[in-house]
Amino acid sequence: MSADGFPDTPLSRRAFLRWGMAAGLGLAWGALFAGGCSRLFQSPLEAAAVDQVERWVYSTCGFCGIGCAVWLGVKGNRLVAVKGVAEYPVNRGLLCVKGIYQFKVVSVPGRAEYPLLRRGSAWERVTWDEALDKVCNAFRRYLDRSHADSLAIYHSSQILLEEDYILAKLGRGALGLRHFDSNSSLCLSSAVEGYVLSFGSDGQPVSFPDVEKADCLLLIGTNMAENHPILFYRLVRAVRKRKPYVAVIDPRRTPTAEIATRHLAVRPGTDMDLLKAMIQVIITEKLFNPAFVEAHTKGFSELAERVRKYTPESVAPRAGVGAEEIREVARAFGRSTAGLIAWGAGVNQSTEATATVNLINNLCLITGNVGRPGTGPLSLAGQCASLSVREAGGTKTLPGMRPFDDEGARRELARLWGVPQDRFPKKTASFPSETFKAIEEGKVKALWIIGSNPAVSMPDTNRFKAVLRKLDFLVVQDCYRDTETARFAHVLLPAAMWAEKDGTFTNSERRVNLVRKAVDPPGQAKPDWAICVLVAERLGFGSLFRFRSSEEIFNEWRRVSAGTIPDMSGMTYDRIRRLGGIQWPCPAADSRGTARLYATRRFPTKDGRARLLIAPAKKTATPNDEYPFLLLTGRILQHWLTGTKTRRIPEVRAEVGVPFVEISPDDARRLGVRNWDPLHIESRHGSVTVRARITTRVVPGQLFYPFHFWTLPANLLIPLATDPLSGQPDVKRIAIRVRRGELGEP
Ligand SMILES: Nc1nc2c(c(=O)[nH]1)N[C@H]1C(S)=C(S)[C@@H](COP(=O)(O)OP(=O)(O)OC[C@H]3O[C@@H](n4cnc5c(=O)[nH]c(N)nc54)[C@H](O)[C@@H]3O)O[C@H]1N2
Ligand SMILES: Nc1nc2c(c(=O)[nH]1)N[C@H]1C(S)=C(S)[C@@H](COP(=O)(O)OP(=O)(O)OC[C@H]3O[C@@H](n4cnc5c(=O)[nH]c(N)nc54)[C@H](O)[C@@H]3O)O[C@H]1N2
Ligand code: SF4
Ligand SMILES: [Mo]
Repeated sequence: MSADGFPDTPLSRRAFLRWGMAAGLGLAWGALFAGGCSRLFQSPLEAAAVDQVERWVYSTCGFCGIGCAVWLGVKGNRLVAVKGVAEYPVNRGLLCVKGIYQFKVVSVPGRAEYPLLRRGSAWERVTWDEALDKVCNAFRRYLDRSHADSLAIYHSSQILLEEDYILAKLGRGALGLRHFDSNSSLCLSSAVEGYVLSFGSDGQPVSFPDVEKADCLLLIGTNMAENHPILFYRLVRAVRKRKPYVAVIDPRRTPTAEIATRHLAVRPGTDMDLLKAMIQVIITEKLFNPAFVEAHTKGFSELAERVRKYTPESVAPRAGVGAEEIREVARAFGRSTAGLIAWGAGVNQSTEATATVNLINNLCLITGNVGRPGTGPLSLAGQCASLSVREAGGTKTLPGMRPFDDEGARRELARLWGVPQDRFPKKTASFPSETFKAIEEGKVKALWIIGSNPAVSMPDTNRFKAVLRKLDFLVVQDCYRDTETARFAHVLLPAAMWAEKDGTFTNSERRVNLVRKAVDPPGQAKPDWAICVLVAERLGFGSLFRFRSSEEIFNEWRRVSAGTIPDMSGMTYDRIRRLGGIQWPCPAADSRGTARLYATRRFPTKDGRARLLIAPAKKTATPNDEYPFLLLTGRILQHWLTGTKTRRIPEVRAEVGVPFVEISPDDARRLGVRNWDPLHIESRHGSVTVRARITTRVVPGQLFYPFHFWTLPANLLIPLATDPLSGQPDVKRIAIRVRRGELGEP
């Protein structure tokens, strides 16, 4: 414990400023191109003991959805360095700081090494047999009792494609679970639903080179500079070379906004108004593409009618940006020859997220910006396996992105798996919007969490902890034993992590690449796929799970994916390695993959046309007399999600070790708060006291709280409110009041 009452290494102000300057200034033009003076893209040699490396193992970065290829430097059974793969098309040898430092998250204290059973408040080390007996006896009890609706699985976009796939086979095909979901439900299920409704299927249509080829880019609710740094680096280079028009739509002046031609500091929660106004301008000024609209879309006249009243003048006061600025951005997009829209969590995490994604898709569709180089709607996938989990049935679709309620697809999947078709549940449930409440109501009694830390990442932290306590039986399967969620578990199963197992990840541009085992897992930890096989065998489904390696699972998956949108039937591990990753669809052994979807302009809807959808905007969090400020949550460069990995990297803890909130100089002055003073923040749902970081990155009236801080989660302040179409919660914005506080104050 530090003097602050925070159980973390206190952050020195100097260190903090250094990071801040690196992230901010270092991202400005000069520094980026001066070559390596930015901490964002520092030399791999700086952090690693490269001279000790005995062998290098090819793999993919285990953090974000950009999917950079890495060489893992190994000495004995330890990872000692990571460096970029020079010839890999995504990163060409570059890595961001997360990528470089990740060798430090593997051999660290806190790893889960042995199966543990809860005995009162203590853990008891047991054998795998004892642990699995306990788990499977419990599961069997719940399965017998109520047709699988009282058992739930919640898994992850941070395990391998192969693991996501066999979990779906177990969850849906063997156990017939309705309550089967992954953390993509907090991350990008709105993007999935938006794609499904507009285009007829999930599947991100764009390739990274399109970001470099576009002559107009809109970046909405994404801080690409800090969260997808290598793609940002590629964008910055293209900006310098080709000078495209870039609009950044974000309430904060992020490092991403530093490169914008126009930064629209939109009022949080008003993106729908803004997008409607842009569509209105494009339609009234006849900047749309009538031939494309006529031939490939449905719903144009209704769209035109419904956006009519959204003039830039009428929207501007609500959205907090000038009418002329809206018009300028709309015209730039309408007149461009290649327009691309990339978006992130600022869009996906809202109660009207799916409807917002549909408007983004509309903008691309009415201007004919789909299926050509440099165009399209690009949902930036968050985690290393965010796409994998979507391919493999970890969202509201069945494996192969098969529609959940399509009888033909169910029949085909049942045949491929050799299970009766009526085994599949009739309905699916989103974890945050349905399973959460089903546990609260006592309907779901047992939960198996694999590769997620929802005690910090789920909204309404205290309510969710009560949910975990209410469970009769909780199994947590994680690579660390000390996560906040593990504290509630009855059984802890130790998982091997990235660099300790073989398999694949699919990145944001549908590129599948190998993830390789470089070192042995600690103690008795096993890969998630191997644990899944053991559970399946004990539950009597061994014949469906005769897998001895990830590659065998991948080979079954290739058959299951054949003919679907994410068709990988033409891939093998060997081809993936030789070709430097392969983008699906890859339907034949001689296919080199597909750069972008919808090149034929035929969409996977019944009539082959994309839908132009428009919904009314809903009320989102707005400040009021009692709670006059708005708090935004999101990420910073140094930390990863709930910090389970990055809290173990000494360099990160030295730089960002205590929770802080960003506040504008004006608000700080008014509240009598100096830099680094304690600030008490209170919403209707909870309160925290954290340090104030005064910065012009946020505008007066708004504060920004990174959600990584596991000791004081931002989610303590945020109630559970979900998008009705995707089930994804709004964890981004909440009305708060603020005053100078005392450290340690609740
Ligand atoms: N360093 C680091 N990188 C990461 C992660 C990490 O934890 N750390 N996480 C990974 C994951 S899982 C994900 S999903 C991605 C997310 O990557 P991003 O989408 O970049 O993530 P955020 O910082 O959460 O939010 C993006 C921006 O949305 C803005 N925003 C908030 N409200 C609104 C709004 O109403 N409208 C608009 N237009 N913008 C708004 C915020 O100011 C913020 O700058 O990052 C991935 N990369
Ligand atoms: N307020 C607020 N809340 C948010 C967000 C926000 O912007 N604001 N963002 C949301 C988003 S986009 C996301 S993606 C979620 C993420 O939230 P979580 O799903 O909780 O993500 P992590 O914190 O990375 O937790 C992943 C867990 O998996 C473990 N793990 C890592 N590798 C493996 C493995 O190979 N096997 C197993 N079994 N375990 C492994 C890690 O130790 C860790 O405990 O948070 C969401 N919550
Ligand atoms: S950009 Fe993403 S994938 Fe690439 S090194 Fe950084 S965290 Fe890893
Ligand atoms: Mo995410």
